Amino acid sequence: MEKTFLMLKPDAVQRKMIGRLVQRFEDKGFELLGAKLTRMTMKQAEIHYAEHAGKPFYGELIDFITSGPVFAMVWQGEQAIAMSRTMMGKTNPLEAAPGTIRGDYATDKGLNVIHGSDSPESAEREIANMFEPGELLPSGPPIASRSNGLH
Ligand code: IDP
Repeated sequence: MEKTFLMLKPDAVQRKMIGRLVQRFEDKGFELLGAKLTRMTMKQAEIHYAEHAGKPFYGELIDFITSGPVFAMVWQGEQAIAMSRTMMGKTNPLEAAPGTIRGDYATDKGLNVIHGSDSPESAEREIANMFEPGELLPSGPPIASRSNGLH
């Protein structure tokens, strides 16, 4: 069972896409461990995108991701990292296959709707950057099969 950090970017929130995007991951069979609508601080944005510091698009990226609320989520599931990236499609929406989120809903490389962790290490770092431990359900066996419900 793997955990991943998914984040609907300000374009997705502004376009009122939260419901239909969350639906895709629920339909796939992943389980939501926590979620919140929040605005990334400059510091959180810099930590989140540290690997891109110095690249030509970095300033634009930080400006965009802090420009409005994001919907931050933690999901668990079998191969949740790779599967969610497949569901998201390629970074450049013009290259993303139809049926993927970016393929279906975006055309601009910057305004590409969603972020998803690319490794377990990134997921841990990105989750810790945006959530307090107490805001998340514990990961583990499928929540529906736990004897005492959600906890
Ligand atoms: P990913 O989001 O698919 O993992 P990354 O290469 O990690 O892609 O890039 C992070 C984000 O930076 C992308 O989602 C995209 O919004 C933005 N980005 C990447 N390359 C460019 C670019 O060439 N121009 C503008 N924005 C870019």
